[in-house]
Amino acid sequence: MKQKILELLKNSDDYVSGQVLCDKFGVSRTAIWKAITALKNEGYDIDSVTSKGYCLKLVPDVLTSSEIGTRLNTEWLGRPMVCYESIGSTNTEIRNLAEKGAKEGTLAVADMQTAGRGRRGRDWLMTPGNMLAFSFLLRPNFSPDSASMITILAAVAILRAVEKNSDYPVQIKWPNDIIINKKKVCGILTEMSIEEGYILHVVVGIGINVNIESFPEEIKSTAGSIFSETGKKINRAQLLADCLKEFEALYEGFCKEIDLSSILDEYNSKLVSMNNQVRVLDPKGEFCGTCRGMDSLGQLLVERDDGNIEAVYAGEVSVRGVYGYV
Ligand code: BT5
Repeated sequence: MKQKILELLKNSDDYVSGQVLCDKFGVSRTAIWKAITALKNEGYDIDSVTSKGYCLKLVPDVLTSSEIGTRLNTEWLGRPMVCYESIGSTNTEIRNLAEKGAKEGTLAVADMQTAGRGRRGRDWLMTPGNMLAFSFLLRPNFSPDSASMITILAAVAILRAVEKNSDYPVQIKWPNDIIINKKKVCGILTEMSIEEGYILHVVVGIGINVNIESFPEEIKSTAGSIFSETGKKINRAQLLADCLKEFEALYEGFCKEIDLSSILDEYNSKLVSMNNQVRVLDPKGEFCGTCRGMDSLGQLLVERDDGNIEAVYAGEVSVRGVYGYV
């Protein structure tokens, strides 16, 4: 009900009387007052005038289920959702929920993570109030070999959503970083649980540096935020809703083809290292070459000096620019 009242106030230019709200939702004035008080406590500036009713003056940048819910227009992704002020890791939370039978699309969102994870045991750093951390659950029917392509779909979804909200050009560093002005503004962590060759579930975790202004020493040279790079403050709930909407459509298309052909041109046009020299940090042996884009299976094509093209699989490999991070 809180979300419905919020939606109604958002769509009204003027005051809405308490009686109208009571009639509309079939509840008492006390119930309306309680919902309004709860919204005020979440940071909404709601003016209440005895003779006129309630008017929403300011929408705060919060990650509550009411705020996200009024913006979400997906069919199944983000339904249901759980929102946390602070949690260890949203990926771990979704994995736990998955093991208890949660349904596909279940979303966990956090304003702050105290044990955020990157790939291969690395940390993902956060501060409260200005970043976005979320994870969602997928239960795909395709083979585990294809699961790494989900990260590629997520990167394209985020790219589109960030460009829409910031009106600023965004790039991708294969496979899982979103880049603005050569700075990493987002990372994706896709984790899978397999049994006897079948996928039990996949958890897609996304961390976006939205409005944060400065970074700790250890990541200062490579990390950036949408705000630090574009000068624009972005509403986090809207950005999240847009990411989910984009991902849902991309994923539904992907499940029919199990192939990335339909997004290949878009991805490669946004690839930060396209036609640049890159260093492939392969545990089996490092090598340098020229990046020739991604193929429809999500592998990065790197041309060696002798002209041979290596298809690099995301798994254990990192790719760096020869002169720095990108
Ligand atoms: C990633 O790993 O980029 C994946 C990050 C995924 C984070 C999300 S948040 C929601 C969900 N819950 C989780 O616990 N995780 C996911 P990787 O490519 O391994 O990059 C990690 C490296 O990025 C670190 O070693 C740092 O160098 C750097 N880093 C850490 N925090 C950063 C930040 N906020 N912005 C930019 N770079 C950061």
